[in-house]
Amino acid sequence: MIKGISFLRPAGSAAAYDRLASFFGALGFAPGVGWNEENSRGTSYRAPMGNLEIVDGEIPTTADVLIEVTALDAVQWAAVNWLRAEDGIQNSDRMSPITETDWKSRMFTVEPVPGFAFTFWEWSDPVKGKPVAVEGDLSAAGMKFAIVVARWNAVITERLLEGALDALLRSGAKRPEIEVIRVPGAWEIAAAARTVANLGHVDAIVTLGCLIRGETAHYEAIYNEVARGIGQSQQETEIPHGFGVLTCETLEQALNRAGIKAGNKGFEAAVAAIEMVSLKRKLCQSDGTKANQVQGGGA
Ligand code: DLZ
Repeated sequence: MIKGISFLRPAGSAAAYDRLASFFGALGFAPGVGWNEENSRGTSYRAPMGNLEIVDGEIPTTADVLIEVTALDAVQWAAVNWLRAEDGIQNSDRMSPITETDWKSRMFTVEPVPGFAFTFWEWSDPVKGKPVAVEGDLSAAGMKFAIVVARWNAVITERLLEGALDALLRSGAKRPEIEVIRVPGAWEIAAAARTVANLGHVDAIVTLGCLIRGETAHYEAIYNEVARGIGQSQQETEIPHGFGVLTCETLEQALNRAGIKAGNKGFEAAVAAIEMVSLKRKLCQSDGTKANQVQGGGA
């Protein structure tokens, strides 16, 4: 239920507001959504993680905002440079040296504007301080899919379809939630995928086809259009499209990539689609804008 926490700080003056914006920009904070109204303006600075800590006992710093970083020396260097450029200050009494803490980390405190002190710190053990990545999960439970598969080179594409279905079902998708759409050849995949994406009733689309250079007239032209069309459909509709269109020199190579020797690209495209649906949901949730426009339920 709880999604985030915000500390509001009146800057006190327009000059202090601008200085703080300059300081946080120099230290690499990503700006969040701010506002500019008649009575007030605000700029937010985002971090990938945050928490509110209540302390009983000694507080390790006079600053009440602690900012965890992964390269403390570089941050201090940026702060030194900022102070020097802004105020010509060399060894300012507005910045403490880096010191060890008693919780296996190092920190320093800087006061870019009088009354606004910030403590930056990092874990001494670099692995512990490693940034957490946002990644999609591989559970397809509750997701809806369409698989667009070309009939041309069916001996290959049917194997890709088997692989894609296998990946979706094994990851928790239900068969009634998977729609299989057949099109004549690779050329038609993008158009069908786009139609399905525009209908908006699936979370992801898996595209499957096979182009064999030796047997395909205008191979390059067709391939470029297919790839461009599928990519464009994905980007413009924001519905993940797994790409499982093989481009091979020979039939043997195609067979190998359709489950014989070199994995099954249909399976891989479906797994990528699942991961991207999950990632999209996480990113939308953490961003807090469009809570989740993916059809078919929340994360
Ligand atoms: C025409 C054609 C050719 C020559 N080769 C292939 C191919 O290797 N793989 C494939 O999926 N489709 C091929 N096609 C069919 C076109 O994709 C398309 O379906 C037809 O030109 C009809 O528009």
